[in-house]
Amino acid sequence: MIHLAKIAAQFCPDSSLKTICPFGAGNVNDTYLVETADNIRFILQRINQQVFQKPKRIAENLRLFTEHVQRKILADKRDFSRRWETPAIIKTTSGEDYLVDQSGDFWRAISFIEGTRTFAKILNTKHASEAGYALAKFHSLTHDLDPKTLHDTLEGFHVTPHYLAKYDAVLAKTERDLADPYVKEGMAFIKERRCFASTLEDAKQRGELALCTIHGDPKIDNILIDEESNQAVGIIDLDTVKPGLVHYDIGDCLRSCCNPLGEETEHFDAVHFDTDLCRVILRGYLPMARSFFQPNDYDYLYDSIRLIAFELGLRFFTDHLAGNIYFKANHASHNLNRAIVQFRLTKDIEANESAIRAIIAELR
Ligand code: GN1
Ligand code: MG
Repeated sequence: MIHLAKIAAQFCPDSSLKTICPFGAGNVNDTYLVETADNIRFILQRINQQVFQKPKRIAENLRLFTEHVQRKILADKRDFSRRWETPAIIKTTSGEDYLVDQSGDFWRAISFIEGTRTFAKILNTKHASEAGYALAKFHSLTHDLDPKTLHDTLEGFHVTPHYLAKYDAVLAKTERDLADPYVKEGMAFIKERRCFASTLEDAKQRGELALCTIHGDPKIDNILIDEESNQAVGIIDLDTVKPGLVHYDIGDCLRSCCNPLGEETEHFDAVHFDTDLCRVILRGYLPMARSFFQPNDYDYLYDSIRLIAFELGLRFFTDHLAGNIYFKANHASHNLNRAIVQFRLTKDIEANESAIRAIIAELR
């Protein structure tokens, strides 16, 4: 705690610290909410360098992204009708965007956006519509941020064939729980879908889908909701803002928002994909996306929903077999449970393929 206070103090020189508390439920980085004696609150984060091996890249992307987006928000001040904010970077006392401490830990601070909340599940259709709007707003702010100017903060992120190769490599070396019925279920599930794993990457290679600037992790937990208006006012967790396909984002947002039981449920048999929420979210997303969407983009929407749910299951499953080295886990089967949830969700997405395709056709 003393150590944390020392780190936090380097981001708020003139005020004394009141509290530092763990914040949020991130699976990778360590996040704290800091409050100063002047009642200023900010977010302090230690970047997990097992995952993000070049954390300086995150800081550099964040600077570029923030300046681009803030410039656009200011230029758009004619649009007073809605609040939209992006966290500001808080510099260290020596004017840097980040701090590397004596043990080599990488820290950065950003402003806390007051009067907002986040949720782990969709509350109602208004919330779903706001999630769709938020993702479209984010993409409309970033579609003219040239992805070539950004670093790749996490190589292979959302490149499903890469996760498949990693799974194969881990499986070849492990004997962990191979007789467990859920492990057997997971292995059979992956086996049946191997060919599907390269769908988005193949489309990218063929030039059917274009690289752009994406969020990378627009799950429901990262969408900020204004406490008074209940409108979405931002998307946080910007470490994976980097070049990618908007489909990774759309798939991730939908696999997260349309899973009413959430990622952490253990009621595997009840996991399902809510197509009504899917319609509401896409209705919130697509009108604004029309300005930057190409015809091919619509054609891969269904695949992206199915693929990102499958991919996350594959990632959790591989991490379980590897001994929980990537995602934080509270107990030995935590990542296995999370994997089964995503696989059951994928299965329900597949069962609802015609309904989902009909929604996309109706809205395009
Ligand atoms: C991780 O750390 P967190 O919770 O923001 C992961 C995402 C997953 C998500 C699932 C860098 O995000 O890709 O979708 O868990 N982030 C990284 O909850 O791997
Ligand atoms: Mg994240």
